[in-house]
Amino acid sequence: MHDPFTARRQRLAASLSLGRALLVVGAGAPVPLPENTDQIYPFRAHSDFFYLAGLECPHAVVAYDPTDGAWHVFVPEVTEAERIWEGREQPPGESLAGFAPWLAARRDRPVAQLGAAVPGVTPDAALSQAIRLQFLHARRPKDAAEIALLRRSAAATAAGFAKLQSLLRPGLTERALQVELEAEFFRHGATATGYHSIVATGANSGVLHFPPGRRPVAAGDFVLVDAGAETDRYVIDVTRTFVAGEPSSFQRELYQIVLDAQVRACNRCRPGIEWRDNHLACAVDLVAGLVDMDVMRGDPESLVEQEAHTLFFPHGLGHLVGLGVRDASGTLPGRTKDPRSSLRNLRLDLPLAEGYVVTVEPGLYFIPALLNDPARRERFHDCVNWPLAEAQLGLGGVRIEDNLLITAGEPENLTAAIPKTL
Ligand SMILES: [Mn+2]
Repeated sequence: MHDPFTARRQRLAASLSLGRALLVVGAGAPVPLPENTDQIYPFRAHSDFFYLAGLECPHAVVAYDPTDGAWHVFVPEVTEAERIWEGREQPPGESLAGFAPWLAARRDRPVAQLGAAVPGVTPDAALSQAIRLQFLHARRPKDAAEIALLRRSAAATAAGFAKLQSLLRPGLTERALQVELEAEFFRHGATATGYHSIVATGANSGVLHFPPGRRPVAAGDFVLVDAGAETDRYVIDVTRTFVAGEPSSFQRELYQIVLDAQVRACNRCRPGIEWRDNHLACAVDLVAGLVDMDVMRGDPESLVEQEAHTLFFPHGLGHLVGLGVRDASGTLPGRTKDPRSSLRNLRLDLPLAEGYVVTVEPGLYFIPALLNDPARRERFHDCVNWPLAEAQLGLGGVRIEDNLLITAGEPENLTAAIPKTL
């Protein structure tokens, strides 16, 4: 069997400037519930560890010494209690008892530590931070095994959205929709949901991370669904917005603006494009649409320069996705976060490259906490048709999100099978 982890470790070793330093990567420990019962939060090995070892194994450690070029995966001996209560088998790897002697034989060497803290290890903090940024950057391009898992998650996600859309009608609750969506993910091979599913109806669709509740869908509601399946830790992150029943012309126009802006932003996803440029260009498209609808007033580029778009598009264009829903997002090594407040919520600040998988998820919302804020109303007094915007405060919003694999040519939309119809 071809082992993707060996190739991955070799690639990593070549891209980290460890010098003589050791690399130690901890899986982490289970976290008990606060009541001190025998219950724990679901255990997930730290993604740094999982990327290198592919094991959900508490207390395990990956260790690497660049001077001998050998990688080790140290795992604890499975206990009798774990065999009886959890049915756990001994995971592959060397005994964890071998880790302390390995480290002791190299006691004069600095240690770069990734993942979770490892007992007995005193890492060099500055070195660890530098290596962490190199590590995140090196694992941004997805290898074939990772892309295969993402395709499986995408297929399960598509099945879930198809099921939800076939059932959607006034009277069903957000919870009922969530249950059908997630059950269909699992029926189609998902091993988990990628994150807490968002199913938001009516005004709730204007809450960016809304947890589904008992509210029934009403005719004419926006229904915003942001959810994805996970397969062996690899996550897809999709948003679609529907209308239960007949959309109003205002809803149709708003939806079309977001859709057109999203398609244009997807088409710009080529190697070398700066993500923040794509974000700002998309903001101009969204604002131009709002100006056409007479919701905003002024020149779109100048409105974005003034940050007026953040009233209706208060989040970033997207983030990397894969091993976890935010995957290895962040900034290019050596780059500091852009101080502009309009870019504060941008989770990604780097040029795209082949093999990256990125979400593209513009949205437009009528959010009371933003539109009723006196400071913003004063600052953006002339930028907005306030009576029209206020009249939409119960409408919520629209977000459309796909996951794109960056290639040398056109990006591949991994979530293209999920229709983008209102
Ligand atoms: Mn997302």
